[in-house]
Amino acid sequence: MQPNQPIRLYGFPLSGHSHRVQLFLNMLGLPHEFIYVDLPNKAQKEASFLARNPRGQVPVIEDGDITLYDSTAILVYLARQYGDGGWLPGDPVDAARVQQFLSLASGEVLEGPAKARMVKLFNAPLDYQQAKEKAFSLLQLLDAHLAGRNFLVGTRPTIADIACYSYVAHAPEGGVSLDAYPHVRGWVARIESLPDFVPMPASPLAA
Ligand SMILES: N[C@@H](CCC(=O)N[C@@H](CS)C(=O)NCC(=O)O)C(=O)O
Repeated sequence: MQPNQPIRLYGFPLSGHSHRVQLFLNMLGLPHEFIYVDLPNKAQKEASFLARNPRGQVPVIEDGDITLYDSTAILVYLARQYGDGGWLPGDPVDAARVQQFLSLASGEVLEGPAKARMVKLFNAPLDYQQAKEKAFSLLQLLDAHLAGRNFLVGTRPTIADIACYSYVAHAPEGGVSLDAYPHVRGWVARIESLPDFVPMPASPLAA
């Protein structure tokens, strides 16, 4: 199934939350248009944007007359509406396991690697040491989970992988090295070799 018109994705190029959605739209082969939201100038807090997402955050999608915010909620919608059934399994146990990683993406992944990167790239007023410690705990957990597994849930990629990928892959931009986590690095490489993978731009600020 294809949308009647291109899906509009409101995002910011260096936002991992936006990238998750862009990556999945691409992998599903869905026509879409990326609409730049000027986060540095607080465009996300303007009334016109708040009408789309009262939380004042990217990403948001518009698919016809459906408007949705929150990256993992958007992944669920796209998987159910346009996916082949494998991206978000119907089996109750596997569906719950995918949800565990969507929660991880909105919790530990945000609190660790995403926040460490926000400090380094955008000078966000956050506790860098704490974010770094949380990032390393997360990487340890993921590395142990991925030992002997190709993907986070089951034997094929799901939206669990899509949700967790962007900020884990870009953790080094926040001063969080992946060197000690071979299974995580293998998983990152596996995601990057999937058909229609599209990278999040590396920040020039991190160089
Ligand atoms: N839970 C949300 C978090 C989205 C989020 O934190 N977006 C950031 C960019 S990465 C944002 O818009 N920040 C601007 C702000 O909060 O004002 C999601 O998964 O979409």
